[in-house]
Amino acid sequence: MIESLQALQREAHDELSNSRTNDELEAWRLRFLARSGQLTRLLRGVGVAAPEDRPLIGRVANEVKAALESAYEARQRDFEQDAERANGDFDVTLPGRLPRRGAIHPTIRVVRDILTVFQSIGFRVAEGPEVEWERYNFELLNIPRDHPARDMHDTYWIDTPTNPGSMLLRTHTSPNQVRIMERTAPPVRVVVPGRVYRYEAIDATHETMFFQIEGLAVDRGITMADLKGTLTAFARAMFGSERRILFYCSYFPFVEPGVEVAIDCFACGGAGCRICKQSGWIEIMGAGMVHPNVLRAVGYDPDVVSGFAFGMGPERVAMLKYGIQDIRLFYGNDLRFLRQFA
Ligand code: FA5
Repeated sequence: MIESLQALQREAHDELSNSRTNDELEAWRLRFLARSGQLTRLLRGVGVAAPEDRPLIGRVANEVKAALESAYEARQRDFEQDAERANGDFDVTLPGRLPRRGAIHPTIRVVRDILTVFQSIGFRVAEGPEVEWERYNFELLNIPRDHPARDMHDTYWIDTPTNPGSMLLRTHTSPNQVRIMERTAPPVRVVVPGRVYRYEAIDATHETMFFQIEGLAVDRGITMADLKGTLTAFARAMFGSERRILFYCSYFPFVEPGVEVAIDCFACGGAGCRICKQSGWIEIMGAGMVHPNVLRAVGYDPDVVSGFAFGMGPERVAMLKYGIQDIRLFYGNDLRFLRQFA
């Protein structure tokens, strides 16, 4: 039965492409698709097939019918267009259809804006790998294997045949601090954008794939005042001087002391709402003074040089800048959202 249906489909397609006139097309329709046509006649045989075969035969029959109907409609459209052309109805002066222009993704737009601010104050831009060694993502950042801080980074591990469990999708851009210091003598002033991955629950402000921009400045005599001054200047350039900025103590194993930086919530202006979880503030980055252990691990002398580092989430910055209420919109591929940034 299935073979007969497939043979009928082949025959019908061949005949359809041979039809040259409207009469031939109509004859084809009567022969294959009409109620008294061959397909209907063949389907009457389904009743005598074994009951267990009937669902499959029914599915194939429906597929054949749908394929023949759409082939018929396409052929009909061809004929109509040919007729229009022959009648001179075809207006060659009509403008063509313009291809739709793409737009820069809001994350990339904000990443570029952020990099521009830091470039204007002397930072250069570098990049690093998204598939990273455990050593760079954790160990050289003062997070050994049994350190509880690893729980804060729910990790996508990558098993390789020779190194099971020692590669991962980087959970932050901080491994680039080490990579850059390893190959550069101080002074260093660099910003590193890129994607990072975390196996965590998604909500209005958390994604599993998002961007970070890492910043690092190391030189003789760098202090916490340089960190605060630089990040305040950045926040003012990005959000305007009326925005309030909050620095509060936090902990990251690779800095000491560590802080988090938040900006007053774009949605409620600081009063407290769903987006800022009633706190009035939206955290946009972690920062701190580079830990002496990290400096030592790359061969710098912490008695001679010091530095600050920060890591921020550009999606969160974009949410603040454009009033976007849900981070899931960024990578949901809904064109109605993305076109607003054209
Ligand atoms: C870090 O990832 C540290 N590496 C940052 C750092 C760098 C601290 C240098 C000190 C020195 P944290 O997990 O807090 O820290 O993430 C940093 C920023 O990334 C957050 O402030 C937030 O803006 C963004 N972020 C974190 N998790 C998510 C997520 N799931 N979705 C979207 N953005 C996120």
